[in-house]
Amino acid sequence: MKLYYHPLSGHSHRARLFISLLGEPFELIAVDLKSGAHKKPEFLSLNPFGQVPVLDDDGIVVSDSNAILVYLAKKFDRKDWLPGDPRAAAQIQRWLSVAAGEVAFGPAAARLITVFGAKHNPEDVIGRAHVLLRRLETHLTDADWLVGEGPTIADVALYSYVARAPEGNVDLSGYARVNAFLRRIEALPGLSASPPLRKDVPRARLRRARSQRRRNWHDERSRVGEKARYLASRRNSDPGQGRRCRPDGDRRSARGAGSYA
Ligand SMILES: N[C@@H](CCC(=O)N[C@@H](CS)C(=O)NCC(=O)O)C(=O)O
Repeated sequence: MKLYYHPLSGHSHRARLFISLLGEPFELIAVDLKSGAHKKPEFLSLNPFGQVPVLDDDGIVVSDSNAILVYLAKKFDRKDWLPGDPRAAAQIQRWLSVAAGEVAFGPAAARLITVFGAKHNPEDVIGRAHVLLRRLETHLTDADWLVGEGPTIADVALYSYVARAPEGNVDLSGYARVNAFLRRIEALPGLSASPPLRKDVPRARLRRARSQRRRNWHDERSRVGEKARYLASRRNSDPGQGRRCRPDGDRRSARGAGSYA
């Protein structure tokens, strides 16, 4: 089996992680995204979407990280990772959709800013990441795994971008259950074969993204401060008006800005 990948790609990591958990041998073929190798005819014949990862299993070509998870679980008949009963299969599919939706537009997009220099709005994508993390934290209240009593491809699909969320300035420290979930996956036999991605992230880019975020935070603070000063001056001249102008909305926006810091 050959896996076309990029070392910084979380989607590629998702596929690599699962192959290594299965303990199957595979060959890694790096695709040079920087030089545009993924948009050249040779690669487009494997994946017309021009994206990594792509799996080539002796001529059976599978692109899309989640499709690769399904293919591998079926090929090696690993019902522990992808159970056949309709209810569990549907629950797993639901999380694969979350991986392709909320994860891609939240923590993955936040990381794209710092790692690949993408032009997303940091507040938007970091905010979306926290919405997802809060849902995960709630889901894990009475569960060790996303579906059922043991690890499945749903857990694998969520792992890479959630574990690497701090690279996109998404703070994981407030999510005890999510952290415990990540440690459970990391304790699975086979995982050590997938090296962490963090060491590959250029430090200068991380620093630049962090100071941009700090600037955004200070801008927001001074906007909130100006509004407070304005409201205070209105209160001094007209106390009744001032009370009406101290709505919950103001407190919410101040808290919102703080929660991204
Ligand atoms: N839905 C795809 C998304 C894959 C994806 O976005 N890959 C990125 C690297 S993480 C890529 O190849 N980007 C290049 C591009 O879209 O031009 C999957 O799950 O594999």
